[in-house]
Amino acid sequence: MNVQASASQSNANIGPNRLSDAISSVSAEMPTDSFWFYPSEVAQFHRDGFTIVRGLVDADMRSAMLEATITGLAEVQRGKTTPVEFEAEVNYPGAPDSIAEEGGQTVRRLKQAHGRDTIFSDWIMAPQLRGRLWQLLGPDYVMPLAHHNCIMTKQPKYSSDTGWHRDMRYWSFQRPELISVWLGLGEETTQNGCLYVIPGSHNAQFDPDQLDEQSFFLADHPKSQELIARKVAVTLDPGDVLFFHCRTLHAASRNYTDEPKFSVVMTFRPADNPPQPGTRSAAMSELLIPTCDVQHPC
Ligand SMILES: O=C(O)CCC(=O)C(=O)O
Repeated sequence: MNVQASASQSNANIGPNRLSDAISSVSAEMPTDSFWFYPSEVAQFHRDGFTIVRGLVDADMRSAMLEATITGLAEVQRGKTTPVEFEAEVNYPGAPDSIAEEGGQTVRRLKQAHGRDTIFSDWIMAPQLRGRLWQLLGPDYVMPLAHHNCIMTKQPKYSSDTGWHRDMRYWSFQRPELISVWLGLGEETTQNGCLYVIPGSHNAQFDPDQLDEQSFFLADHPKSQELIARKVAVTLDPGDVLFFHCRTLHAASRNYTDEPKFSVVMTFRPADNPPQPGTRSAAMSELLIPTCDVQHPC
């Protein structure tokens, strides 16, 4: 596929932005190495709203992240106050009804991953991540600490089904232009609750009656069914990374296996797409990510 053509198609739908500026400077003949997406991966991101890079994170980094995860979960069990989201708080199908009942303390996310261990800074600063984010967001980008910045933990018991949604539904920025980076610490399968995504849904327009009051996509609406029929499972091996647009529809089931599933999820935005003042998106500080030491391929 011609990268330039794909970029301009995408521009027509998401409007003028840094994502499209960045892609239009990536030539189809660009030599690639391990810091960069191949042009076909950039084109896929713009066409489908996601792309997957296999084996981006090595075993040492993964096992350090896993250790920080186990430590975080043990702290919750010991009753330490730590930023966390329980399954019981989200009220999704499968989740316990309250924190007080059996399974009510099942953790869904260890929040504020970045502040938990320096290994998460190592990941955020890894050149193989920064080079790729530069290609999608341009050289000046930022990591909001308010959204994602978490370790998603999907436990064998008491985990829940997440309905079809766009992450933009609960984020407030000047433009719907952010990218989430989802790293599988272990295998992610249809059995343990891997993500499903709908290719091209980042460019789709919905009727208001396709969404419920929480902006979840109503799966039984006839127009929604056409889209949902195109879903693909994002199965990951340890170290694989999914990059997806904040308007890409995604969903996941609960974990039907006997082993927990752990994923590290961070979100990034172009520096010129700030949060709306006074919203939850503006409530925390953000990390300015240096890219001057990553030499852009163009
Ligand atoms: O793993 C899941 O259940 C989905 C999580 C998700 O989509 C989200 O947090 O936005």
